[in-house]
Amino acid sequence: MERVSHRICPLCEACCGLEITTLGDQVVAIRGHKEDVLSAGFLCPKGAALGELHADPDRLRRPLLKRDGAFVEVSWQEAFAEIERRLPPLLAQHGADAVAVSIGNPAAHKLGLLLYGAQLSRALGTRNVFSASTLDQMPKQLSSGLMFGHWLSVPVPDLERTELMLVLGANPMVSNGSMWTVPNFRGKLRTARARGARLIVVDPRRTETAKEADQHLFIRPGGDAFLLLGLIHTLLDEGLARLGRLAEHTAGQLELAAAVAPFAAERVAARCGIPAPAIRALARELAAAPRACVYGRIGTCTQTFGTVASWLVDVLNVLLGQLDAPGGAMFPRAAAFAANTRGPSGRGKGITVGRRHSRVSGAPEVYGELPMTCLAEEIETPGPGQVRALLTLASNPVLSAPGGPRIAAALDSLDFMVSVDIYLNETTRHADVILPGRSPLHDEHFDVAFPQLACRNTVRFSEPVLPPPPDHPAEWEILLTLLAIVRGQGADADLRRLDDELCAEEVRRAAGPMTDAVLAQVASWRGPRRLVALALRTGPYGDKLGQVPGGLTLEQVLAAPGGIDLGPLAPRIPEVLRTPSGKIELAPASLVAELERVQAALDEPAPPLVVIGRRHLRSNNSWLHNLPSLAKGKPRCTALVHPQDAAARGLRDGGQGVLRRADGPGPGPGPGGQDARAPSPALIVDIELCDDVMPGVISLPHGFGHDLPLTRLAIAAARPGVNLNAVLDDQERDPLSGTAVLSGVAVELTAP
Ligand SMILES: Nc1nc2c(c(=O)[nH]1)N[C@H]1C(S)=C(S)[C@@H](COP(=O)(O)OP(=O)(O)OC[C@H]3O[C@@H](n4cnc5c(=O)[nH]c(N)nc54)[C@H](O)[C@@H]3O)O[C@H]1N2
Ligand SMILES: Nc1nc2c(c(=O)[nH]1)N[C@H]1C(S)=C(S)[C@@H](COP(=O)(O)OP(=O)(O)OC[C@H]3O[C@@H](n4cnc5c(=O)[nH]c(N)nc54)[C@H](O)[C@@H]3O)O[C@H]1N2
Ligand code: SF4
Ligand SMILES: [Mo]
Repeated sequence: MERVSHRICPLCEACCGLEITTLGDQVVAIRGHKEDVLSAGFLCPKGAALGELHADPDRLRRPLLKRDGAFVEVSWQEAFAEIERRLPPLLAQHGADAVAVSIGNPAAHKLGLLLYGAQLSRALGTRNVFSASTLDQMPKQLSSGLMFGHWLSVPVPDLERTELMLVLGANPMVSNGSMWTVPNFRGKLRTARARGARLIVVDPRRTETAKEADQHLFIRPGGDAFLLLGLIHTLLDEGLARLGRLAEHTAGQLELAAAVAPFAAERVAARCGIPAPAIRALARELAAAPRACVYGRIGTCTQTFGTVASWLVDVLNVLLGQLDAPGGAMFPRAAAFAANTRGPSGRGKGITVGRRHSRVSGAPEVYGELPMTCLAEEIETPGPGQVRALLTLASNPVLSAPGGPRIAAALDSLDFMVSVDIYLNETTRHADVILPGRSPLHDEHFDVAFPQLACRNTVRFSEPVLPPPPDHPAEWEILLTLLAIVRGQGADADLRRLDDELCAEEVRRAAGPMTDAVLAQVASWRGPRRLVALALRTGPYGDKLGQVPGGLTLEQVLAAPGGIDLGPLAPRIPEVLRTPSGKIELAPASLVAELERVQAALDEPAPPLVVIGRRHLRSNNSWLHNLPSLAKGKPRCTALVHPQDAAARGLRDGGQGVLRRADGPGPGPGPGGQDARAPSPALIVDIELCDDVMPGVISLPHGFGHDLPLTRLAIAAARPGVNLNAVLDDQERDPLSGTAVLSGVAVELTAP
């Protein structure tokens, strides 16, 4: 008998509701769920391929143990026994910092990994926590923390009501939105444009989104901070700023005005590659629009001025009077885990970063993490605190972080490595033990992260689509077992009791003497579901554990398979603010100070050729390349080269080229006395001529390079592509957020 179930798609931030038809353990069809309150029937080819992920013969079902250099399948007991044999002695001998944790993007999409990964990191007590955040959005979370007082308070565009949207460094037509959960961006954009809204895109490539726009401006990669400063300068210079109701909630206007004084449009034009009259015209157009929003995404983050650019995007929103206004950039209000709704509203502790620094490079900790680009050196460099063991949670740094081959070599030198991952891939092949998570169709799901960033306030819970295989633990149980091992309770600790204890600890922090009474109210649940139940009831829409009759509970959400709509985004200032001043901080000192470095870079000439990244609708970072319907078609891992640049180098369409990083003077010798950077290999890349990229810019996707021995990815390996991150510089990062520079890196491309 066919069954129809509903599940939130775990593959990207759009979080679409899927309607999944199954027959036995087989997926028969996947469609968009029309009654889903957030996505209303939308899905993309990746969501439709979830059945292929479920059926993929290469997806791991049993733990793997490395014996004499080869992987063998073992029982869960054997796998955990090996970890118990090897991990605790390392911790005992070398201390907590000897074990590093690397957390990848899918962890944000898996309930168990997100909620229990945090518990496990805490139990380990290591300062060596690395994640994809420092290859991605950390600059935005840092600037938001500094301006609004909380790392989760990131404003998102209110596309449904805006009249003008300025997009920098994002391609939502392909990515389906990021730090902005907006399923069916294309449909929403077309609806908006049909009612007269305009879209302007700033990108070094004429992207799929730029092609939908009313205007596209090429920008020199890494030039966003300069453009944004020019826009802000123009607003102030021409008297166009109007804070409106935000004025009384904003601090630092004078400091800001002084700080941006050196950055007139005429002064920044050459550095960002956009003529001054166009910058001034854009500022005037933004100021004239009754409802406008500015949105910057990964292209504005993964550059040396990533935090500055992220900050300036919201400065612009504030000066335009569009922050927190319908049609502007607004703060979602999530139903659960919305830490920015907790505590007294309107004022708070703000954020503190740099409470400690990385051992080798001295990079500051941000929100408890160190830069991913510090992982290799922390493993390589001897001395107290050296990383000797690694735990990866859905993380593939060999392909996703700059200096991939160097990371691979470092992983080989570890004493012990455990990966919680569903594939034997470029990173997990270095592990001693691989513990596979289950198919997403076997797991229940609740979005912890993305409702904090969604275009509309909704709440949904997905039951497992299929009954899980009886002997395959859920990811939260895997992590709980690891936690028991780390705590010295052993691999056969009573997980139920341990989970009860951890939950009670969590509740005690908030509820104190009421803990037992609170726990009694959710006594029928356990695991992540209990944490969700608690978070919903104590959240901003919740029944406050009975104190607000009719308030939200998990039971209500479970009874609504398409989810519950909690309404459009609504203004939240001043309530959302958690800065010590209780104001929006327009000019945080650390960001203003950083403008000195921006000023010093004003006259930096453009290198002859730089590389930027690219995403494709049928790809997802370094994975999903093993699913037939996503892997087929034209090869994706091609270098887009402007015909002018190709001609100058004797390159032809369909031919190949040799790509290397063009090393300028290095950051100085590393601890070993040599250049601290990972050396750049020469990559043979396939050339595609294309005048959608700016002259002087080539575009190559990341996440490829599936030709390494010992991996088990048959389809991906058939068309491996090359690893862009092998040539990127692993010492280049935004010094404030620790985020890697992935865009605008100088390269050489020559004929083979
Ligand atoms: N040059 C360049 N580099 C980039 C980027 C770029 O634009 N340019 N983008 C960066 C960005 S934004 C990101 S987010 C990172 C991503 O970097 P990573 O998070 O390191 O990479 P992913 O490709 O998302 O890798 C996901 C890993 O999770 C595993 N996995 C998938 N599903 C599951 C699951 O359900 N459970 C478990 N346990 N494991 C699972 C996969 O097998 C894979 O090993 O890459 C970054 N790297
Ligand atoms: N299909 C698909 N969807 C995805 C992913 C995927 O791999 N495939 N990955 C997911 C993840 S982890 C993330 S983080 C999001 C990312 O979501 P987006 O930020 O929308 O992702 P990109 O498509 O990489 O868009 C970045 C854009 O920045 C441009 N750019 C590069 N350098 C600069 C610069 O210096 N300045 C400016 N202004 N622009 C620049 C690039 O040309 C590119 O068009 O996508 C998510 N969704
Ligand atoms: S856009 Fe595609 S991959 Fe992203 S959540 Fe929706 S169906 Fe899944
Ligand atoms: Mo990402």
